[in-house]
Amino acid sequence: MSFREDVIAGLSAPQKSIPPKYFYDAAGSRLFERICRLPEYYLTRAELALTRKNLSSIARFAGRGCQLIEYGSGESLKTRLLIRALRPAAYVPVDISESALRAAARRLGREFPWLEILPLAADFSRPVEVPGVRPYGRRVAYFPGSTIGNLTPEQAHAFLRVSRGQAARMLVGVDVRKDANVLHEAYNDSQGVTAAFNLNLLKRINEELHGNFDLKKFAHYAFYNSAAARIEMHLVALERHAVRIGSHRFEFDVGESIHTENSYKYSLQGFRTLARAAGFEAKKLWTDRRGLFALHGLEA
Ligand code: AVI
Repeated sequence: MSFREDVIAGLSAPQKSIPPKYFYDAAGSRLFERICRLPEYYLTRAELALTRKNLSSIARFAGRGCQLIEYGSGESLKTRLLIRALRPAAYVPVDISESALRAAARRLGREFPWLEILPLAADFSRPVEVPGVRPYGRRVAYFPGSTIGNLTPEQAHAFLRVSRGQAARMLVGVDVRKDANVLHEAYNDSQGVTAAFNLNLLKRINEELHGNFDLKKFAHYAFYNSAAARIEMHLVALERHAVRIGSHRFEFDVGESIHTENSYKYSLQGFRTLARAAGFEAKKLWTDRRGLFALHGLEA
């Protein structure tokens, strides 16, 4: 489905929603980079710290000279650390955004001239087939950043199942279940960057789909749904009004929300169980000093 189709379908349902993959236009990607540097958003720092601390053990698990498939554009410091330690025979970044892929491939190509980079534009919130590239060694899939948490457990299961057919081993970064206050702060930062990131979705609809959202009539709302073990992000209408997108008209009651993202949090055992159900054995586990974030080493 296209952006337009997803938005029209999502806003036509009783609980209005928009898939989180649409956050990442150029402005949304820049806002997300700012989120990653916020004092409250511990995820990026914790994952980087655990990667630094355990780099040689992670590299041993993946195996030097492998073919590294990364879900995400691979712009991060963690990716660079991993490439340096692993010296993969080929690197396949998979991302929905062609421009992010191209920029990442250009930069990584300059930094690692010896590395064969094979970018693949695909939406990995649905199962993706990574074409076979021979004669490289073992395929290892890297899915950092707790992006798996933005899938429902059912989607995460389907994603892992398909990945199992494509990669012998996986490295998956997962945000660990923790005190609801810590989670609340991470998604309600004091500078309002997460709010701007959330509201940017409406701006994107206005610009790309001829919408007339008035951003002042919506507020960012994020809370921890403990029964479902997930942060939910919503955009809440502050007054009763209607919005047009092209020829479509959507009514909002005061307090009515558009559900824009889930960010699931897993206990260590909970994620192992999910991986096992998808046909993986959880062989390795690396965490940061405070146990905030986990990197799971899975074997098919
Ligand atoms: C990309 N993803 C793992 C982030 C998360 O924490 O779920 C997206 C995000 N949403 C709000 N802040 C960050």
